[in-house]
Amino acid sequence: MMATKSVLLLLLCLNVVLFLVNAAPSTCPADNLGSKCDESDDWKGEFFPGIPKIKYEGPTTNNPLAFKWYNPEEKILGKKMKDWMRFSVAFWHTFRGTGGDPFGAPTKFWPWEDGTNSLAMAKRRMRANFEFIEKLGVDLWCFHDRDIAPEGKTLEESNKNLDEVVALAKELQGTKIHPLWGTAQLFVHPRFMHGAATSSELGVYAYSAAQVKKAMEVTHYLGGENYVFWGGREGYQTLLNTDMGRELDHLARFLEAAATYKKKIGFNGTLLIEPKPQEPTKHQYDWDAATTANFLRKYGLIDEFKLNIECNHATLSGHSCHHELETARLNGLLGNIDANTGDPQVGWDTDQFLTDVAESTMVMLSVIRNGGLAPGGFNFDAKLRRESTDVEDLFIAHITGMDALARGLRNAAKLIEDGSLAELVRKRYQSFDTEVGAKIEAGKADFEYLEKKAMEWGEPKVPSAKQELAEMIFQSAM
Ligand code: XLS
Ligand code: NI
Ligand code: NI
Repeated sequence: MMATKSVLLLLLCLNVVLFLVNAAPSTCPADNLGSKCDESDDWKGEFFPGIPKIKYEGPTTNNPLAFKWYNPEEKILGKKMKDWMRFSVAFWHTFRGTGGDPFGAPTKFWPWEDGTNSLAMAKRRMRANFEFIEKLGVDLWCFHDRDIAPEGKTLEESNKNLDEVVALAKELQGTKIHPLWGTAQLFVHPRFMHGAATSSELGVYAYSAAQVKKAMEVTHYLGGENYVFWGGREGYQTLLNTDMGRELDHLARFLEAAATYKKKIGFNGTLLIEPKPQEPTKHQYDWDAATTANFLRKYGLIDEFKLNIECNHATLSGHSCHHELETARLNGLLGNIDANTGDPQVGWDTDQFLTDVAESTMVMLSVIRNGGLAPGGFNFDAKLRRESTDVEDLFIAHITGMDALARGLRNAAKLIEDGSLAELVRKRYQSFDTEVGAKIEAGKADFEYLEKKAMEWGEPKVPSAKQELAEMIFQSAM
């Protein structure tokens, strides 16, 4: 039961349909649209008829298919909103999400789906992806290799399938669109039951290397700006039957080889690791930003990798998203954000669109302090809830997510321009803006010197930290 539940949880969290897809009833063709859907990928007409190109209409509009806060060309703190945000659509949630959960069957049967995992279906879905991206007005997308193309009987066949779909994607991308990042899906297939680079099986390690090699090649070919590694099954169930030290060594060698291969093929993208504490196994090396940074430092990989911080993963590790972003930023490792949020009452990676404006303001304060995210951006690693089943819900979800972050950017800029929060923080530490403080910060104050000062000053006076005032200032910027 537990095992079944965790597998279902994994499928739920990633919305991976590869092995479930046959259960879905065929809903094609949606003939009332005059569209054609058969064995070929030939889909005539629009995938999203009736959905216009989404435009900015401002906060007073009632139109759910318009932006209220995201105005791509508008400058905030000297930079265009679209350059601060760099929004990206996640193929797996948007085009492979089924709405299934641990207790319920899939709920979403998009009109273009024919219930198969065929190559023709993969191509048709890719066409839908680009119509979606264009109508939403973004120019970045993210993918796993196995989401966009079906796994074949052999690695060669899988690579061939991938090449075919990638060739079509390249054509559909045109000159404006490209991947924010690509990655390899090394967790659904049973071969990964002990992990990928951390598997106890040499054959799986080699297979994973071959799959990552290919995924890096296609990401590079499509003009991708980053490449992501996510723990997935790279973890251990218990330490009774596991050699943790050996697994971590293997993983480090694997990542080293990836960094070498990246240079070999002339891929200038950033390599990112996405910390996550749970699901489907326990993987301590990437529990959170600090743990991952320590892993990278210990193995001499700190200069080759950055972090992709996902807000829902932050929640699962017991941190706020802002804490994870600040930890990454202070270590010089903030590379990308998987923009989503968790449900406070549900204990797994629900991957919801982030709609809490206070949270998005905190997120944007970090992004501004980081000077933006480029070549990273905001990937909507987020999905519709089970009960949202209309095609237009896909648009509404993304629009709300984009508006929430745009609003966060506007609020953060207001706070920075107003300056009173920064002033409050400055005052809080002002005792260090003195000769003695400067000595400490320069590493020139030894214990004897500090003891002399402590005796000279007597009992220190400790003023209020003005926490309530800080919250009042923050709230008034919302
Ligand atoms: C899963 C992860 C996954 C990565 C890409 O929890 O968030 O979606 O972003 O493999
Ligand atoms: Ni993610
Ligand atoms: Ni996730």
